[in-house]
This record gives sequence, C-alpha cells and structure tokens, in this order.
Amino acid sequence: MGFFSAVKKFFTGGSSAEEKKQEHLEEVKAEAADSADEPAEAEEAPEEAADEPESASAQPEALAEAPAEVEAEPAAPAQPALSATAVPVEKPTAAPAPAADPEEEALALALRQAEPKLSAWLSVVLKDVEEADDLLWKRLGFLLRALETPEAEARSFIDDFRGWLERMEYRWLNDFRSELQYRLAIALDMEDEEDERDRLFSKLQAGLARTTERFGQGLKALFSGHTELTPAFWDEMEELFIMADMGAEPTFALVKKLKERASAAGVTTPDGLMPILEEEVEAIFKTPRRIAAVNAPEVVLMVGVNGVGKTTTIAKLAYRARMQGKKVLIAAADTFRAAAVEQLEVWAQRIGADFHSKGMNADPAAVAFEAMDKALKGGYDIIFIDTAGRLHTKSNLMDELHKIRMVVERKHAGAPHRTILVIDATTGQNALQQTKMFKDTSGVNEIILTKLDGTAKGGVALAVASQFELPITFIGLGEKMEDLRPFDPHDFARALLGKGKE
Ligand SMILES: Nc1nc2c(ncn2[C@@H]2O[C@H](COP(=O)(O)OP(=O)(O)O)[C@@H](O)[C@H]2O)c(=O)[nH]1
Ligand SMILES: [Mg+2]
Repeated sequence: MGFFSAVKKFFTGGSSAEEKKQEHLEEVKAEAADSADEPAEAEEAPEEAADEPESASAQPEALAEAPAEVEAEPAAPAQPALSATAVPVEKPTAAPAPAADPEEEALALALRQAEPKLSAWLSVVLKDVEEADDLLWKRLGFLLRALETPEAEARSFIDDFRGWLERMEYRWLNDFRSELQYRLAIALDMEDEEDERDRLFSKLQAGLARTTERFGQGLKALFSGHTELTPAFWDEMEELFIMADMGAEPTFALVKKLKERASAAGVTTPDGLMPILEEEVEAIFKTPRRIAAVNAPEVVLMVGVNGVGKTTTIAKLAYRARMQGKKVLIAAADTFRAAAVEQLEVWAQRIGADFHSKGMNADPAAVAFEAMDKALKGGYDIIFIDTAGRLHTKSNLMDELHKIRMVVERKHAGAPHRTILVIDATTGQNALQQTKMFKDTSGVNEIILTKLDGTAKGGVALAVASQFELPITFIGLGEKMEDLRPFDPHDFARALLGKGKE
C-alpha cells in the first residue's frame, strides 16, 4: 500500500500552524469528553458542530462555508472544519471526515498534532479503550479512514483482526495492543519505519536483559576497570566471553582478531577498542546470504529436539506468511503424541492456515507425502512440516527425518527449500551439540533461536554463529505470535553488548 507517505505528508504538513492550536485542542478534547457524558447535547450535532468548534474561528472563511453545506449534505461539515486545521496542506483529500461527531473531531485534531508515527497515532485513537468492544472497532475504523485506507481494505483488516481476537480469546487491550500495532505496521507497509524498528530494538533489549545483565555489565566493568589494553584486560575478556557460553575456541579466535585489529589501528585503550568489538561481534552473526530461489510451494522442514519450540515457531512463521497473503499448509509429521497433533491443529485454525494430519502414530513420511500432494495440487505458496524431536534413539530420529526429506524431494524437486533447526537458548552449551548433530545428519541450513527472553544464556547465539556456518534467521522473544522476529546482526550485537539504540 503506497498511501503511507502521502499520509505522513498529510499529517506533518500543517504542524507548525497546528502547534499554535495545541491549547485549543485541549479545550476541544475537554469538550468532547464533557459531551460524551451528555449524550443529549451530542445528538444535536449538525448545526452545533458546524459553529461550535472554535478551532474553526481561526479560519472564518472556512467556517462561513460550513452551514450551507450542512443543510445540503450531512457528511459535509467535516471538510471545512478539518481544512481549517491543516493550514498549508495542498488538499486534505478524503481526510478524517467525521466532524459531526465532536469526539471524532477532537481525535482528528489530536492525530494531526501527534508525532507522525504509528505508535503515536495508536495512542491517540486507543485513548479510553480498554477491551475489544464497539469503541475499539469505531476508533480503529476512524484511524484507518484517517490514514486514507480504502474502505474495503479497512473493513477486511478490522474483520480479520476481530476474528483473530475471538479465536485467540483475547479480550483486554493490554493483551493485544502490541499485536494490533504489528498488524497495522505490516498492513500499512510500515514495518521498516523507524518507529517499528525502535519497537523491535526495545523488545530485543528487554528480551536480552538477563543476558546483558550478565554479559554487558561484565563488559562495562572490564572496559571501565582498565585504562590500557594489558594482558590482564585480554584475559578477563576471554573469561567473559567463555562465561557467556560462547565456547573456548570461538572466544580465542575473537580475542586474537581483536588484538590484531587493535594493534594495526594503533588502538591502546579499551575505549578505542569498543567500536572494533562491536564490528567483530556483528561480523560473527553475518553469514553469506543463500540464493532464495523457490519453486512453489516452498517447503519448510522444522527440526529440533523436544520442547525447543518447533511447533510454536511453525505457528509464528505460518502466521507471518498468512499476513503476507500467502496460502499456507501445515503438516503434522510429529505423530508421536496425540497432543502434538492437536496443538498444531489448533494453531493452524487460529492463524487461518490449512492443516494436514493422519493422526497419532501415523508414519511421518506418509504424512509428508500426502501433505506434499495436497500442497502441489492445492496451489499453496508454502508448506511447513512439523517433525518429532524425541530422542529415544538418535539414529531412529535421524532415519525418520531422512525418510521425510526423501519423500518431499521426490515429490517436489528442490524441496525441502529450508530445513530449519530450532534451538532453545536456555539450554546453553547443549544447543551447540544439537546443532552439530542436526547439521551433520539432516541438512539443516538455517537456525531459529527461541526463548531468548528471560534467559541469561543468550550469548549462545555467539557460539552457534561462530562455530557453524549457519544463518540465524529469526529469534524467539516470547510466546506470542509477534514475538518471533527477524534476526538483525547489527541490532543483536548492540543489544548483547549492552548498548542502547544509536
Ligand atoms: N518464553 C518463550 N517461550 C517459548 C518460545 N518459543 C516457544 N516457547 C514455549 O516453549 C514450549 C514448547 O514449545 P513447542 O513449540 O511445543 O516445542 P516443540 O516440542 O519443539 O514443538 C511452549 O510452551 C512454547 O510456548 C520463546 O521464544 N519464548
Ligand atoms: Mg512440537
């Protein structure tokens, strides 16, 4: 949707003139609040609304036009009242139009006064909203109208979100506010906006707080405790990285590199070293991009030991794919426990993906075979295959995964396109053994690191990234759908080192 930039221009266009009206806005707001208590007054709307907003008194010409239009067409008063506030803007186009409702007029004014950021706009329209009720839908409709969203798209956004809330059984705003912002950002093409990136960074920081506490604070103490890059400094640094679960060899390699770079650059103090450290940590997380040429349906095979978060992560990835308008199939090839099949089915229903299973104890390769058939015939864009992670015998599990791979490949050349290993950050060094095992035996080409929230062992990301040449593509920062986030080496390095946002 390209209307965001237009929207931004629209909202920022009249800002300086509007600043002067800040006080006035407060009055209008107060009045709106008052009249909300007195519905009788509010109902007398048309004429009252037309000459009531003193805001318009700043622009008598605009006001003068209003009453005539009121008679002719009840929806019209909106235009003059709003154009009065958007002083130098070329044309307020189909701007927020509802001046007949004093509350909405106050909201429109507040939106124009707000910072041109989705989070700020949401704060304005969600004022006094506490739960998913009519007020929420009204306000959301208003916001989308204000953002010039085509009516059909706005309606389908609201219907979708409403359906999702019901399926998820969310009621209170606090439980879904962040999700709402996330959806709006994606729908309005604003995921790359600074606002959304800030939010992501804050989330990353919060998620990594315990890791940072241990690692970042130690680093701070190390850097402030030395004035020169002495052997003691380097020893302490090694210890710090090893304690953060980075593993001995990668730590030695990193410190060696840092020493070399420091000496080449003539850096002799910890302060001078810091930017180099940041770069090197970021470099550890950077792996060359693979060519992502995919012949649809894209086949994603999810592997990893029990309990790491495979099934939930499939749900989260499938959800992202759904939000991008893809047709999604999920196959339940973890047939070991009935609960696993049911859990996946519930997720599929919630996110609007199709689901294929043969129940508990079915042959996982047979499930994959049938699901591939369905995906190919049904014109799916992407299929996720959930697998079991039990390790009663390792070779047993690996054989099973191998069989699934063979079936999938035979059905669809080039598949599986992605074999994602899910590892649980809280398991620290175990995560490394798992990575080695799955990489050696099941063609893993991507890693998702889950449960980074609330663990002090987030440093394991460094170990995984430096010991295996596998990209970390997403990280799990919590249990909600939106808590799976694309992995950003730069931001992650900064958060890990306890740095703030740039
Ligand atoms: N805190 C947190 N919990 C997670 C995350 N990812 C998954 N979980 C939880 O981990 C548990 C096991 O997840 P599940 O998907 O069933 O693991 P599986 O056995 O690998 O399929 C569930 O309770 C999930 O909600 C995450 O990123 N953060
Ligand atoms: Mg599972």
